[in-house]
Amino acid sequence: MEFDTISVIGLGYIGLPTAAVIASRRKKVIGVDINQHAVDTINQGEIHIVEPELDIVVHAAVKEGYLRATTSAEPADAFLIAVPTPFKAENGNEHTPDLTYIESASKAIAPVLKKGDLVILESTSPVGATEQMAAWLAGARPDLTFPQSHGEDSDIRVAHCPERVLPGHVVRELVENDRVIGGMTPKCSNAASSLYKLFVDGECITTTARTAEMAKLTENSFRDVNIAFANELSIVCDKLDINVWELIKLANRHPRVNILQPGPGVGGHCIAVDPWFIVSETPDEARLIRTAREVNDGKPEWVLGKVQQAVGEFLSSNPDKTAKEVTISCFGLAFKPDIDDLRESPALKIANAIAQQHASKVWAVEPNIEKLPASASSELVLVSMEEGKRSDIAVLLVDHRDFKGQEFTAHQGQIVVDTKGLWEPMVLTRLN
Ligand code: SAJ
Repeated sequence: MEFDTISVIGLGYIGLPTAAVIASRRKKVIGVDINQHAVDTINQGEIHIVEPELDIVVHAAVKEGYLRATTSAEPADAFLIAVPTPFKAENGNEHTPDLTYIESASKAIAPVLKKGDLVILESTSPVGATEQMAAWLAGARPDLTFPQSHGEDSDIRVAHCPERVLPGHVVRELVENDRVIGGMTPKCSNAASSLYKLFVDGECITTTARTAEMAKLTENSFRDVNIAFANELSIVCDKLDINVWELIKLANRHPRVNILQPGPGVGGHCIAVDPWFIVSETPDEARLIRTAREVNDGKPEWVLGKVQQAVGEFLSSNPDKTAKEVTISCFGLAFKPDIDDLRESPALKIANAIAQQHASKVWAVEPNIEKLPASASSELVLVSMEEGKRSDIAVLLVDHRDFKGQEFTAHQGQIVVDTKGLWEPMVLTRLN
């Protein structure tokens, strides 16, 4: 199948890199987004999101004339939908998937669809979303035929191909990763596969749309369950006075064991979200997946308890001090190491809660940002590494590479609460 023009709907963390990488293969790409600021920025050859190397690829694609952004859909041979799928509260379930953006995108492209076009859903979606998208398209274009009613003979081909890239490595992973391609029929799969082969060096493996949807949810749920196991181990080990990081290293020496790392909780826009798409549809069956979510979501509260314990211990070794005089610093606010993304971050959540509870300002050390975001508590103050290390309680929340090997010249009763095992073997350690 030939694709002269490809349209990418949604120019965010997935859509923009995808559009730019396809354009870098000298294909004409039309990016569509409702955000005028994003469209204007891209058309100037710049980017509105943070992702290494993306600026170079977008700049080249725009300057060479292969990538153009707009706010309204235009005709193309293939449409790739990469819009958000957040939650909404419905029937007492606060984690019901919200497909509004997919619905709007479908309705936006429907008027420009023509016989022979391919529509691919890339957004991480609950099982059945691709069929739902095809139903919205068919509802808007009764003059065209779709796979749900006409199978292999349909005018329009529809498939799901979930994105799998790791933030921070998107440009490389978009090209290198294998892709799971689920067409509504085998012809739909093959059409989508030929599109991805334009820019993917990894293997393109075809399956059904429902299996592809579930594959993506399964990948992120697998990681969430594995991290929950590590987080539960860290709480158990704390009680038993065992260094959990050493324990996991030892257990992972077994050829069939591979436990991930505990931390202050699970953040980001994927691992903490996608498992709920399974739980929401099969609440009675997905018991382990739900529990993993609860274990990971409960971890920040446990860390807060450790910080309170540290304040209590510091005060008992410094009876002349009041709670207000105790200085606390939080090391790391991002949702994972070596990035500047603070959204959905357990570290920021914990730092905000400490700042809310503590009687004086709380210091934050975050080498990846220049100023605190609006979502940070007004009781938090951004300080330098050296200043942060002088606090009475140092709470390590993210294992940024800048924090590795930092030495403390401990003062009376100084305590480290280390949620990542970077500085101290035990979560709570008195330095002198
Ligand atoms: N985390 C731990 N312990 C670990 C690994 C991660 O606590 O051992 C925490 C991180 O600190 C972070 C959260 O988990 O708070 C998520 O980080 P991550 O690096 O595991 O994943 P994301 O959200 O950046 O990207 C994931 C990836 N999925 C998998 O690795 C299965 C990525 O490939 C997906 O494309 C992405 O979700 C997505 O968009 O769905």
